Amino acid sequence: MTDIQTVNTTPFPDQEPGTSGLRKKVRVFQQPHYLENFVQALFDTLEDCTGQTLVLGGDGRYYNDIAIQTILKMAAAAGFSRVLVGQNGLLSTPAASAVIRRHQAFGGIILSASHNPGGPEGDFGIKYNISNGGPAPGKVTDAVFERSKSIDKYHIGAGEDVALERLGETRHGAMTIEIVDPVQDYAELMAELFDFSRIRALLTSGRFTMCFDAMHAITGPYAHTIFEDQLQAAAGTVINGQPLPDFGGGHPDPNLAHAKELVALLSQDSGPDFGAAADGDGDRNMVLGRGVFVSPSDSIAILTANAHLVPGYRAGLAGVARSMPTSQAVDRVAEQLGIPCYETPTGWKFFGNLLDADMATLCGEESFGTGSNHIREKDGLWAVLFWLNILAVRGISVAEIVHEHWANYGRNYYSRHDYEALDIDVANGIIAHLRDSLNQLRDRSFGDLQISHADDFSYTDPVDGSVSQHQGIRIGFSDSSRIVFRLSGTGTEGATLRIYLEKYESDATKLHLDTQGALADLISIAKRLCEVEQRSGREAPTVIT
Ligand code: G16
Repeated sequence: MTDIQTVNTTPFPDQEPGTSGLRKKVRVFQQPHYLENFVQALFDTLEDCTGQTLVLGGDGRYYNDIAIQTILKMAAAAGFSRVLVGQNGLLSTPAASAVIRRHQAFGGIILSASHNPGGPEGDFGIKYNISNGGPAPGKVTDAVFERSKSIDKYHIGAGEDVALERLGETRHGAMTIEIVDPVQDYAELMAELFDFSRIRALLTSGRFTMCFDAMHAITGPYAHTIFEDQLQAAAGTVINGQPLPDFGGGHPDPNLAHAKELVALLSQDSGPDFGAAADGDGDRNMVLGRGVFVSPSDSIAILTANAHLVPGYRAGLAGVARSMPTSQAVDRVAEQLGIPCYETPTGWKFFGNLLDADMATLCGEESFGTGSNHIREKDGLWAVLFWLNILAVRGISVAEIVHEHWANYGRNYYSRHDYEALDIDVANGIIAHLRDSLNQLRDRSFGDLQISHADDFSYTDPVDGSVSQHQGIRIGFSDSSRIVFRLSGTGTEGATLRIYLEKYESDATKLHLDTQGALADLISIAKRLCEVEQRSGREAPTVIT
């Protein structure tokens, strides 16, 4: 890679990063110069890359290996002096964040389309994380998009592809490439935060079984090492543990709709006591007990309420944060603990400043994301270990912990209804219609439900004062129920309308209702307000979580 070539190119108009990086169909990335343009736009946007250290890895999906080689050659041309690459090009998103922080790197490039399906017909993605280990903030991604619109050349090192199998350093011109164990730094960090000996005692006690579904995605090697080797869970605890470029044809999204094998296991009377799954790049998690699903919004609330039982958080929490559409269950816990609770727009990047400023310690999102200040990404295995630590200390079942929580704080019934792959104009029309109706909605009633506020969420970052507008239509009711509408920023086909529904219940006789039943009134109000059926012809959502 000593010779640098300069290649002429023309801009692609569609390189605008979404909620979490640039995500497109694999075939879009396979167009000549597509990846190179974006990477060059990124390098042009960053301050001088000369002499800096970059972290590089991905979730192993189709095109990961090819993209890594291209990026290594472009990193050499951009003047990076060192690139830390996960062995075989693999790094989970949380592990990449941990590696960036531990090695004080300039930043990192993570190749993933997260929970989106992979394979030649599936999705690919690229995102950039800054030196704190977290997703690049809007001002960086906006600047990359701007640069991508005028790019006319990129620079790339010539030479052979780099072997990514063997750990250790090799030199390529002025740049050193170090192939690192993708699991080691991350596993060490987990052992610092959690009581491994207590969890090991639970897992080897003979009275507790668990199943972790890696969904043929990146967490397989991490889960084998941490759960089966270090914590001595029974062999076979990790299922679908081998990362595959197409995730075995599955949809690596850990929710009730896509983690079917795990959900079926946990619904049997003879099933494991505890079940969990993670997504394509390992930052999302789903937690189940035998016969019980823990909604992500409840999960962050329960972790917050029990954090004092976990070594890494025993000293107390500075505060908590949740994305706006996430239920307000954690708000109630924060209030009792007397700590602040911040409400941010959807997107993990919005937690970064709060974590850096030590204003929040734990963060959570309804989209199966939970994490803390240990890194700057949400972290699937961390959440699973947090739960295991609590279960090991409490000695009661997941269902008992959840039910006790509802009894103490009340229950926030919660569900998200997604209408996927809508025509983009139809979806934009729905949001525009809601925005136009906001004024008439305030003070309107539907039976017993009276609207108390209606707005288009705007967030002012309390640390840097930056303002993010149009982050979702919020409709709040006087009993603290809520309906939120927004369009997904991570899809790659048409547009996805997300409708988030939440109803608070403190009556002890009504804490164990069916979720969709408990939310039935709100569901019909939401459909009526947004006119989804008339405008899209869809009678029902594609996915309900
Ligand atoms: C990303 C973001 C999350 C966000 C989720 C869903 O997760 O990091 O903060 O909640 O997308 O976003 P949207 O509703 O816009 O599709 P991931 O796991 O896909 O990187």
